[in-house]
Amino acid sequence: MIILSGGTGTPKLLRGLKNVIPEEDITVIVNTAEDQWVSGNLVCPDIDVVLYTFAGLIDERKWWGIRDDTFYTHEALKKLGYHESMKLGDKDRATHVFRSKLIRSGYTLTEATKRLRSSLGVEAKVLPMTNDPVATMICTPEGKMHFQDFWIAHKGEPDVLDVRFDGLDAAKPTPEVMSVLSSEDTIIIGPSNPITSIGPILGLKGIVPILQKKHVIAISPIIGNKPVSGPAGKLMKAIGYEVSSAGVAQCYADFLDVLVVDQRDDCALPDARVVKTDTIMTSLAESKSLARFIVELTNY
Ligand code: GDP
Ligand code: FO1
Repeated sequence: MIILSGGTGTPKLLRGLKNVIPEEDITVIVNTAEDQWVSGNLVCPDIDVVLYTFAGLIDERKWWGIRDDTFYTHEALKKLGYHESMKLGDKDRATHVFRSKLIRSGYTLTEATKRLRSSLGVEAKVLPMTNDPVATMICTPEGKMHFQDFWIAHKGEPDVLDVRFDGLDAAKPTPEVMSVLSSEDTIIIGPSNPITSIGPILGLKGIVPILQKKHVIAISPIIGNKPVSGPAGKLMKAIGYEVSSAGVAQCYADFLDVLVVDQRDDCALPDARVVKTDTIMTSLAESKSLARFIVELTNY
């Protein structure tokens, strides 16, 4: 089963899915446009949440970082007068150090991720969308800033005028991504931010034409007129989409076949089939139940 993912909503579904089908049957294509070099190391928030979720390490209170991690290095740096833009846990930092060492010695991000998978005992295939650098930039009245600076330092508060993906036009999807996408008839788009998590994957050359030939099932991250969490609503509005499941369907209009919408949501869509179920995953049981529903839809 192939799933496109960001770093919060879809990993909650993956937490359930790995209990419903064999983990080695799962392939996740992950957004890399929120990656950032911090203190000399490459942090890949979405890849790491996916890896930590499969490895059973994810901090499920925040949906980033490792459970029970410590922050001694981050705090020591602060005492020295250096304020890191992302609060990196000590164990989490080890992931970034290892990944960056591999990348500096010539590994691609795909190869480095494969090494991390194997070190963490992750059996699912975790594929970065590209090996090329792409950066989500948020245009605000205070200037253009990296997504992480908008979200962490500015707490997601500035008005959003536009969203840009620096490097996306020149970036190529990896051969692994292209090959895996060609190998299956059904593709799942998890309940992720359609603008900043799925948008960059769709923006890579060649991805949309492949999806147009597939049966695409997406799960809406919006219930009523609000996202379950995060800045998806603000970003959708800024780009001109309605903040609703209908707006999500519009983001995917070029290829969407089925939209899975929460049962509390009364949306109806003219151009895609809507199926309803409970999509809120606050517990493992809810993640498993939504995963079972998706597996049945795909005739896995
Ligand atoms: P990001 O990389 O952290 O932005 O993570 P994602 O893009 O993967 O996930 C963010 C989106 O997940 C937000 O738009 C949320 O509304 C959505 N989300 C989070 N938890 C849930 C949930 O339990 N159910 C649904 N349907 N959506 C969720
Ligand atoms: N989010 C925060 O709100 N504050 C942080 O200090 C922070 C640090 C951080 C470190 C590693 C990592 O992988 C993710 C981290 N996040 C942090 C989450 C991240 O900013 C975003 O939630 C994702 O990029 C959105 O997917």
